Amino acid sequence: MADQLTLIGADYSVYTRIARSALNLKGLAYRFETLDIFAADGPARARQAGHPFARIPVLRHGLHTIYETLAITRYIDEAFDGPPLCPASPIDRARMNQIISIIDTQAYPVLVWGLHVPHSKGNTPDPAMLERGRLVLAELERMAQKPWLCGGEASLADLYLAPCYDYARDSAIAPEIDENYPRLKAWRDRAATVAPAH
Ligand SMILES: N[C@@H](CCC(=O)N[C@@H](CS)C(=O)NCC(=O)O)C(=O)O
Repeated sequence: MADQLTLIGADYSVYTRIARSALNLKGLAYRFETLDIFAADGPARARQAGHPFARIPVLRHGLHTIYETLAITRYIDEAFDGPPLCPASPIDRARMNQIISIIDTQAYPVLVWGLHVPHSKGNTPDPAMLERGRLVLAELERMAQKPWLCGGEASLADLYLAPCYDYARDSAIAPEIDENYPRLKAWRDRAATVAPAH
């Protein structure tokens, strides 16, 4: 079909999960093409798929190719009917953008690469990284509104945080998460409806 949606990425990928959740929340049918970016041929395949910096995900819609998850998810939100993925009020939108930036610049590098990845290889955590993880989680706990991170409706902020939070729960910081960040814990249980837990 000329205007078919295809998402190219991997199940384990934080950013692919975010894009998938956006497609699902909008109720859109799409084809999923697996691309393991860490396989030997992954970077070459990603470039071939249209990502000049060899990352996933990539979205194809008809003749359009889009990369960068924020561009992908905003496109999904604006090009299709379905529940809006961005809050209506300017201040809630600002909070959403703030959370997305915190995830791109802090939560993803610290919780996923700094804590989860070493843990998955059996390595002891760097104490400085644990401290940075606590700072990130504490700030997200402070910002979290109810029932969703940015108010009354689920938004891109929820979709962005869910996969990083799941990886944090599989890291050296996991034992302290439930007790120290109770609003995030309650939010993650609720958010299973829009971003399935992995
Ligand atoms: N800024 C990019 C980040 C995408 C990204 O880093 N994806 C990871 C997988 S979750 C990746 O492709 N990593 C490959 C690598 O770092 O070489 C986005 O928002 O899409």
